[in-house]
Amino acid sequence: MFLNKNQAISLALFCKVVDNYGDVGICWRLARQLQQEHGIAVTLWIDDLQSFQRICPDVVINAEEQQLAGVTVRYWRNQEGSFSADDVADIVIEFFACDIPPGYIGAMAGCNPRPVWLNLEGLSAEEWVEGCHTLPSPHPRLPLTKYFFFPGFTNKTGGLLHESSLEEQRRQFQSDQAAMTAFLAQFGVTPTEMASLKVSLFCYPHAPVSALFDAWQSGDTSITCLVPEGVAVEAIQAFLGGEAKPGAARTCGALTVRVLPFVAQPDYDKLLWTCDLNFVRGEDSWVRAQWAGKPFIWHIYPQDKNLHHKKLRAFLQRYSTGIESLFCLSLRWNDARTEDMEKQTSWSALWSLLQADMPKIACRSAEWQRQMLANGDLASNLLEFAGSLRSAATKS
Ligand code: TRH
Repeated sequence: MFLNKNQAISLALFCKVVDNYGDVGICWRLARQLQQEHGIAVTLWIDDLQSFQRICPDVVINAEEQQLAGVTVRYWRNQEGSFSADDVADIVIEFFACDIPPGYIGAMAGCNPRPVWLNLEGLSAEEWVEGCHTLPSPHPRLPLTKYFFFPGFTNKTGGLLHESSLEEQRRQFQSDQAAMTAFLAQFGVTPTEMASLKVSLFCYPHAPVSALFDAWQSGDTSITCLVPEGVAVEAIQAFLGGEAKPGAARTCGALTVRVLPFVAQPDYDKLLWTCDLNFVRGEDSWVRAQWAGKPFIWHIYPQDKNLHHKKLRAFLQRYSTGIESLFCLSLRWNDARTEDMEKQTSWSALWSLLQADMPKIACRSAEWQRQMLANGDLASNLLEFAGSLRSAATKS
């Protein structure tokens, strides 16, 4: 694999926050895993420490450099800066095709051997991903080649982020009722709410939250919906009749809505593990919901011309095999109705069907996890690929 074994392999991960928390969420997760499980000396270059701090409260805003969980975090202020070959890591990853500083690229070209350069792409269940995974993209001027690395759901992709101890942690937590109760109690969740059907809600502002709440209110199952602060604010405030701040709660009919603080990333996993159903969004929370072993509904990040509906269907075709209620409610949640779908189906009807199928969905979830784990995890797959490129480069 890599030569120079007497010193840790170094890796630089460049992350630009486009919006929200997914970009930093994914990069932070990957950085920690590479360091903790593979002993890589990771530097995470990040341009938005404020967003980072929301998912990792230990982050110091504006610090040029800080050490967090064994990872060196560098504040990536701009595209300028001069770099020498000594500054360049063995493996350089740009996340989501963010342009890394030209000075850094110039320094990469001066290294011998040259670093492995990867562009880590976004997750999609579409078939074309397999054809693009690991494709080379030669630099137009410099003697450098960048390779595409795609996460994905098959063994012809890079797989999904998954820490080696994740299953054990989840199993332990989910088998400890007292720990789960204490976890939610710190946010004011009452014993009655604890005994109800617990749903976590993380979605984009355009999700049809109020329509779903109407169905839940008038249903005959007691539901507690736990919403982190800042999510679907308009709909939550309309339901609460007041500010959606942590601790705010209101019960109306069968539904209680409770606002939680926006929690640190590891606690978000615990929230997913504790709830009976999770509404997730974007990329990282979507993947974590797949590992939580509980039914989930995905709100996909919207794209122009409804391109995201194609991506949504591609995933549902793989995931919701034979579970019509999951397919239909997911499409409706994302406003991706089809002609063959009964447009008049009410939210109450969609919800009843989904609720009846929850045990079936939980079985599917366990089967899906087994399938996904057979593809290996993204961090290990990425290092294996980087190692093969490095060996090839040092031989030639
Ligand atoms: O926040 P997201 O919508 O992020 C992204 C970005 O918009 C990005 O630009 C886009 O490319 C991508 O979606 C598809 O959703 P995501 O990906 O689920 O990231 C949320 C992160 O926030 C995830 O790491 C979990 C974390 N989180 C917490 O740490 N605490 C919380 O309370 C919540 C609700 C989430």
